[in-house]
Amino acid sequence: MPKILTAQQIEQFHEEGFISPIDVMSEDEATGYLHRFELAETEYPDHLNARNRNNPHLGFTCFDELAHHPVILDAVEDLLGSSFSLWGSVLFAKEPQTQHFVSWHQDATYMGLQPQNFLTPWIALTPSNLKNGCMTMLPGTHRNGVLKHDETFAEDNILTRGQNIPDLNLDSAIDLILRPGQMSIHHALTIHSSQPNRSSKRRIGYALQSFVSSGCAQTIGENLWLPARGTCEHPNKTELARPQSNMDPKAVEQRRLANDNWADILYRGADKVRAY
Ligand SMILES: O=C(O)CCC(=O)C(=O)O
Repeated sequence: MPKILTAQQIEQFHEEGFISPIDVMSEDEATGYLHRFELAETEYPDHLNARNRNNPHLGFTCFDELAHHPVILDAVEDLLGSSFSLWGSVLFAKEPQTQHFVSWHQDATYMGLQPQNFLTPWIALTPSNLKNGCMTMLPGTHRNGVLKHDETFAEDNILTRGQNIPDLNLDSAIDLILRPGQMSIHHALTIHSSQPNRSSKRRIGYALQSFVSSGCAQTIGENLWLPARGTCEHPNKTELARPQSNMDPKAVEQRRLANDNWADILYRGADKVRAY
């Protein structure tokens, strides 16, 4: 018996490679998280910005709480089963009237995880729509394995390598319009992208990237696992603890280590390394 998702949503995930929208919390609650993030951002600007956007759940309580939100974890459990861990997270903040975009890509490409059946909840802390650069998915593309990505390192492309899958047929593309407090969930192999923010306000989304089932192995580099539910067994498992307060020194050290490991994994064999 699923905990949160309907049979139709679970079928949609398997057929199309994503589900959207899913209600997680009220708009007011989401705005509360946004305000806590913006306060933390003001207090610790070097630790929450476009160059330092990875794994904020290891240093800041608002992101840690989102990473453990029961509705999000229930939805993940409906798709992955009762034992899973969190591999990492990314804060995707698109500032107003900027050119930053995300090209067509599959998350699994550089993560070095096997099997590639993991998934990412993306939680909207502001509205996410056509004007401010919501995500767009290509349904059914999680079925064909990892496709070839061109590594462009384009200036405004906010992906690590500016990786892009060329020559796609976009006729069936679906835009994921979310209100604050809703989320989408996408499969590790679903091809997706997002356009620049042409609105006058920030577009803030938080990606729990990704939840992986017990048994999933890190085949490139090392990663640290944050247990989420059940009993998770991963080869060479090193577990992370939760921050007790913003910038809790132990958590900050864990975040530094996790981010270094990520850079090692995500840029393995790359021509260039960027700051994020
Ligand atoms: O936030 C965005 O615009 C893109 C996010 C993304 O590509 C992802 O969560 O996998």
